[in-house]
Amino acid sequence: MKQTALITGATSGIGWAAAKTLARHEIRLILCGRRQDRLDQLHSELSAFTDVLTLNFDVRDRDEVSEAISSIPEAFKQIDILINNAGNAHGLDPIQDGQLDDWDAMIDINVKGLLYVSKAVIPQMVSRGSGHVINIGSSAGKEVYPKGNVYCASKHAVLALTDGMRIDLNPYGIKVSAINPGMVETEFSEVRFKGDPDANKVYKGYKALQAEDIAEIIYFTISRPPHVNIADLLVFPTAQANSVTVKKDL
Ligand code: NDP
Ligand code: 8X3
Repeated sequence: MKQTALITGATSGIGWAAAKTLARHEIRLILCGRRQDRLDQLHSELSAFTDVLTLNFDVRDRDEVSEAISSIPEAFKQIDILINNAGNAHGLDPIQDGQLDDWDAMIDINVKGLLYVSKAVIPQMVSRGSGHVINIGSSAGKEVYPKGNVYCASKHAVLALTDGMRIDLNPYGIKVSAINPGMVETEFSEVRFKGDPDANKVYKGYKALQAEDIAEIIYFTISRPPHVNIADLLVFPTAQANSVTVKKDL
């Protein structure tokens, strides 16, 4: 039977690439984000491959999240795979100079948003006794780098929540996975540096991971046999050894 996946943050980067990859494998898709023009574009591009439903909501708003998930029509209602991907870094400042709005954004989106969406989706997996939750963490969830403070804390929280979910959902046969990338060339830096024209310099001088690389890993993770769960996966570009060690040919 055709599976259904819900992807948050499908309007850009890793989420967009994952939507394309899963569509090619004919997985039914519920694609989420806030930018309606991009949701419309995804709907028209991917409907040729699979059934697509788009949902426009802000993961920070718990009412919007629960209303959006409740509005899902019958044909899409059984969510087999939840990909908690929406998230960003906001700012890169030493802790003493950090902006409160940036801190709120990272905790509200990366941590509380992930929880709100999970709360709206996981109970149906529990009742069925099946499902797969994939949380997109980060190498920043495994180490802390200078000025990364709150973003790293938010991604450490994602890893702790992933482990907690795996334990609590174990009796129900639900798989829970964390996929933790290093540097991926997406709109991530434009968001972190608030549209600074130099934002994408972080991807210059070496070959960063591409969103499609992570999309393939997501598909690999969801396509393992029932007895195999990729619990926690860390992936770097070859040029990157850890958050601060990157071999650049400049
Ligand atoms: P992008 O900026 O390209 O994509 C971020 C996505 O998150 C967008 O689709 C955006 O959609 C969505 N999003 C952001 N805020 C909200 C919100 N409040 N409500 C709903 N959706 C929201 O970045 P990436 O694709 O790189 O990031 C995806 C995930 O991967 C994030 O969790 C990030 O932390 C993680 N990651 C990224 C790495 C990188 O180097 N790029 C490395 C490791 C992890 P919209 O604006 O339309 O709402
Ligand atoms: C994104 C990767 O190194 O900017 O999670 O934190 S990094």
